[in-house]
Formats: sequence, C-alpha cells, structure tokens
Amino acid sequence: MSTVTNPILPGCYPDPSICRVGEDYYLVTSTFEYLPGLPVLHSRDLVTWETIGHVVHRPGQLDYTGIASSGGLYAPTIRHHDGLFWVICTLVGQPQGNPGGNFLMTATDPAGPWSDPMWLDADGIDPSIFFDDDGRIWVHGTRLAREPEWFHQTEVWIRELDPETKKLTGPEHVVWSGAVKGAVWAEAPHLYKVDGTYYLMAAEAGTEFHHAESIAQAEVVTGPYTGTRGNPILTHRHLGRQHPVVGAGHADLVEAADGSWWAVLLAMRTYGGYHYPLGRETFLVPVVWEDGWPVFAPGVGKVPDEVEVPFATGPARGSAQGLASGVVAPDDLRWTAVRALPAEVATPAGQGWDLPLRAATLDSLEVPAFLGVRLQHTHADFLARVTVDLAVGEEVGVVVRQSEKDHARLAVTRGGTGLVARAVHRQRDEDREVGSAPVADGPLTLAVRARGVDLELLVASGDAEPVVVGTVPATDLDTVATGGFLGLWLGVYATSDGAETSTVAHVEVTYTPAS
Ligand code: 6LW
Repeated sequence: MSTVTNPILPGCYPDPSICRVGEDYYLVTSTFEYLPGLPVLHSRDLVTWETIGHVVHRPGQLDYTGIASSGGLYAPTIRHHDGLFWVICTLVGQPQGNPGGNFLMTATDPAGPWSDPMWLDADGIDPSIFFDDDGRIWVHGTRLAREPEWFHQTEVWIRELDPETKKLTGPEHVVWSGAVKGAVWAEAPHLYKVDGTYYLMAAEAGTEFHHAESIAQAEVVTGPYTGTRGNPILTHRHLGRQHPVVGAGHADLVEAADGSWWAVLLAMRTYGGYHYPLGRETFLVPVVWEDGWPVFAPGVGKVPDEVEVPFATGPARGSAQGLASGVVAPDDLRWTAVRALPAEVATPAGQGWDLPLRAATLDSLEVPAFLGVRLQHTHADFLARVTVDLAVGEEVGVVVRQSEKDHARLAVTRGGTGLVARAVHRQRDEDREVGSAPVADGPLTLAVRARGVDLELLVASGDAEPVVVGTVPATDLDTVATGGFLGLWLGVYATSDGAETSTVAHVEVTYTPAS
C-alpha cells in the first residue's frame, strides 16, 4: 500500500479525465493556448504519474492562429473501447479561420500518434463519450441553455454517434441542468453504467469557489435522470475561503482493477490569502458505492490531503513532473510553447534550445519565441543560462506568464550604453517597471525565484551571483486577480520587438523545487 499526498498532479493540470485499460491508467487535462496540447499521463497505481505524450502534438493538427489566453483546448475526456483510445474535446476562441468547436481524436497507442480532429456538429463545451453495452456510442456535453430560466443556466445534452461516420446522429436529448435549483454552469458531464443503471455525473456552480459535483441516475441512457438526494456529492464551498483547498469539482470516475472506485478532479491550493497561483490541479479521491450512489471520500466528505492506495506498491510520490528537479532537457515533455509547438519556435541544442528571436512580443496573439513549463511548487527556482549577442532594441528574458495581458518578466535589452536588466510587471495590458540594473556583457543567468507569493526576478552575467532586480506578487497574477483558467507558467523568451532579426539565443534551463 502507498500513501500519496494530493494533488497527484501539481501545477496547472485542470479538468482531468481518466480511463483504465487492464492495470494501466491514462489521464488527460486541459492546456488552452499552450502546445503540445492535452498531455496524456500514465500510471499503474494512481499514485505515480508520467507524461507519455500529447494528443495534439503535430504541426497543423489544430489551427491555433490568434487563440488568446484561456482560449484553446478546454476539458477533454479520454476513454478506451475496442482497442482504440478516444479523446473528445473543445477548441475555443478561434477568432478567424477555423471556427473551432467539438472534435474527436483517436489513437491505438495513447502515447501517440493521435489522429487529426474529427469535427462534431455540436456546440458548447466539455464533451464526453460513453460506449454502451449494446454497442451504441453516446456523445454528451454542456452548453448555455437554449431557453434559460436563470443567468448562466446550462443544459447537458446527449446524442448518439455513428461508429462508422463518427458523426452525430438521431435526436438530441437534453437531460440535466444541475442539481441545485438555480445552479449555474452544470458542466463536465460524464456518463457511466454501473450494475445496469445509467449515471450522469456533472460539475456545477462554476470552476471557482462554489464548484460542486452532482450525480443523477436513469434506467435509459437518454433519461430522464433523477438526482440523488445527497447532491452535491462533493463540494468545498461549505468549508469557506480559509480552507487550504477550494473549488473541488470537474470529476471523473474510474473503477480500479481490484474493483475499488476512485475519482480524479480539480481543486485549487490557496496561499497568500484567497489566491491560487499554481492554478487548478488534479487531485485523487477514494469513492465507495452506497445504496446505488457513489460516496466521495467516505467518512471525510472532502478532498483528503493524503490518500492510501492499497494496490500501489511504489514509492509514495505524486506526479513524476512534480518531483522532477534539475535540467529541463529539450526532450522533457513538460516543455510547451504558445500557439505553436516548441519545435516550431526553437531547435534542440545539447541540454538546451537554440531560440531564434521573433518579432512577436509576449503581449501579442501571434507566436512568440517562448518556451515554458508549469509552476508546480509554491517554492521553486527557474534558472536560464542564456548566450546571445543582442542587437540594439532586442530583448531576452524569463517570464512568469498568466496571459498576454498579465505576466512578470525579467527583460535584458541592449541600450545605447550596453545591456540593461529590467523587472517588469505587466498587469491588465499595462507594463510597470519594478526594478532595473546594468548588466555586463557575457553569458547571462536569468532567473525566477518563487518563494510563496514573492516572485523574485534575478540576473547575473558571467560567474557573478544572480541579484534580485525586482519582485512581483504572485497574487497579482493568479486567476482570482486576472480572470481566466490558467495556473502560472515559467518561461524563457526572446524578441526583436517587431524588427527583422537573425539573432539566436542559446538557452539552458533548470527547474528546482525549493524549500
Ligand atoms: C471547462 C469547464 C470549466 O471547460 O472551465 O468553468 C473550463 N468550468 O469545465 C475550462 O477549464
């Protein structure tokens, strides 16, 4: 038996969905404007997870042109059926070109390659897919109610999928709009069949403080569905904003190989007051069935800090990434870029990357020269060793990124008298300098030192000890402050600020959890 400390996936791993094949578990989470999209994580014990690939991993597989932050890929569902892995998801916010929408992708190997998108004639978000015993396939999702009785009322719809054409067919059934009267945002619906009864589980009240999980059952897959009197079956809203874990919801159920039941779901760890810079993380919750209904965290009634997993025999540790420390080599699957794949903006070079400067800056909706990884710890060191010969007006730096409009960056530019390092807080689309320091020419060390809410931005040249140029509060960059759906990313970037350039920066990065 192993005991794992929640979250099992620290850092921005929201909207988890899980499936089991034999004794192997596979899990996917949302990635919005970052690519590669939809990480596929594998475990044999629900305790230790390893990213084995991504569903959206090829140039041109999806069109991310102009996708703004917190747009892009929302809430995937992963299932396995008849030797094939299926992921269904939504591409949101494509202002021109491909309108986005709901799509299916399939693969025989969950590590990939995955297929091109098979677009579905369905609007809304949070699609899911259910394979019934009779061979029929049911797609379901959520959308704003066609005839709302209250603001932000949503409705869960179900419609059959033709297995040959992969197109929706037959009538649509609207089956749910939340358990609590006046519930907003009934979403993340998932269908299950347990002992012959159909269950529809869905989140409601929105992915923030009031988030909750509810469930209903029916004799026929298309309903009508009747909610349990125990709804919501899980919420942290009654614990108040002082509780260290808030916003639990967006759950998916899985029956383990030993017959035990588990839920993965998102929640947020607060620090610096009611703030969660790490974003919505994936947690594990034990489930039992009583009187034909699931009970989350029996006897506890909330997301446990630690979970005992009887069939886990390995070391009690969470996400492999969560404990990874040291060099983030180019082949590390944590690397992401914005609206493009890392290999489209940089070239692996030894233990680092060659990162050509791009005209796009971090505040644009184009593709910046940016490579980043999730902030997965409240205390961590992100350190980039950079070799570059900047021309006047060119910039290289490290950044704590929330979006185009909100970030904290340590920017090194070449002015008339040499290199200058500036600590800049971009807040609601406005830059504010919070510190500056001259920098000697030579190999640079640019760093972000996360110490709880304090994000320290440091610089050094040559072998000198990095010095703090400025500090930005993480509580100004989380979604409580900025809106949106993302946790913070730590990245390195390089820009010519609109000018033509042939300058290339060589960057080598380490990520080290700190105490
Ligand atoms: C996701 C939905 C949600 O599709 O946030 O508010 C969206 N809840 O379940 C993005 O994570």
